[in-house]
Amino acid sequence: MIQRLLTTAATAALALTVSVSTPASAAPVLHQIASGFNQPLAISFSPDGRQFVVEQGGRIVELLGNGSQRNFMTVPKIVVGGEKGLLNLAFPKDFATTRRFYVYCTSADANGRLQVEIRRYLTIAGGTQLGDPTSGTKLLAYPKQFENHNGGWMAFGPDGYLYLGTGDGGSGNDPANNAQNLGALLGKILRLDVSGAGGVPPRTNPFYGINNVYWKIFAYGMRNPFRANFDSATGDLYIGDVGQDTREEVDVIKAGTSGQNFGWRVREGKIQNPNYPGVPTPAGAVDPIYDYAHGYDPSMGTGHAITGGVVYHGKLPELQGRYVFADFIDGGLWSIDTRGGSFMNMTALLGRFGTVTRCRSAKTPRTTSTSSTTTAECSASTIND
Ligand SMILES: [Ca+2]
Repeated sequence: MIQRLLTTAATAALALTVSVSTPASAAPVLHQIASGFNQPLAISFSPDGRQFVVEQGGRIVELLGNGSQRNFMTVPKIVVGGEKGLLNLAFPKDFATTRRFYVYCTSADANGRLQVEIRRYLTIAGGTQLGDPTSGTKLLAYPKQFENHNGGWMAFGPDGYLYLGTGDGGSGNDPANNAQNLGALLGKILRLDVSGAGGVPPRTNPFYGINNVYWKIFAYGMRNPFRANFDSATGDLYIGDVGQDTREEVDVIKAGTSGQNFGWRVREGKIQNPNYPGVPTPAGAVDPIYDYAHGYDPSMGTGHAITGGVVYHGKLPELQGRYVFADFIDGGLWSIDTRGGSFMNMTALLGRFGTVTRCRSAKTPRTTSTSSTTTAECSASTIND
């Protein structure tokens, strides 16, 4: 019986989605519930519980629950490759009546320059069975100088607002210091009210009304928040922020709070970014609740790009209240007790699915294959570099 769906980018290359079930032993077990995807990056749920797989190339596939699948829509006019493509999908609570849904993608502006874009689409009139690829409306777009660090997280919060995670703009070590700049949309968590015609900042956003800053900003000092999730029990927001060269980290925004500075580019995880020695820590900078080594960590194995994860509230007692998260490049799957308790290495649970992909970068792929049942796409390893 499916208790809680997990998507792990660690298994994305396997075109695999897993669920946790309760066998007689009560130990966590992963089950494959769907396959046949090309670079699946996310699963999104509509308010009525329908399940949609997001492929980097633009295809959105609905899982119909009986093992079959249906193409919901292919998002047109996007730029795909490396860390670019269709990165996420979100449904508002009133999806059934408004027929609105939202995509997070990279695209080219009128001059052919790379941009990150948030679009609204509608389903085809008369129902919500299929998306209408001709119905796109641009809600937000911002240019990118570099190809990498496009963020990619997007979800509606418990407050009904649309939240986004944006990358710092790319290259390495945030050369323009975007993440600390409240006059830039890069390196941020944003919050928008999209209930009207466009996307506007709610008046309760932390910097609302202040001159020369983006009122859409909800929190800042992020590097590349590729995936995040709201704890369904508490409303706390758990953010996986991909590290540079030394630390991968999990940041938390407690429900009802905002305006946090998570420290990048000066802080990396719980340490000073070694690339900026002697630079003072920004006043009020918030450390992650958990970090691990970018590379080999004695407590966990290797990791090079945290994917983020979910706080579990299913029926398995062993996982209650635990934040279950993955690392894309090295195929790790772990969990931590959100109340400050124990660490659990769950990577072995992935073993039954065969291949665990290990890629330091697209240029130097190294794949550890334990099965011939899957094909690894190391080219996707830069997706959350
Ligand atoms: Ca940080």
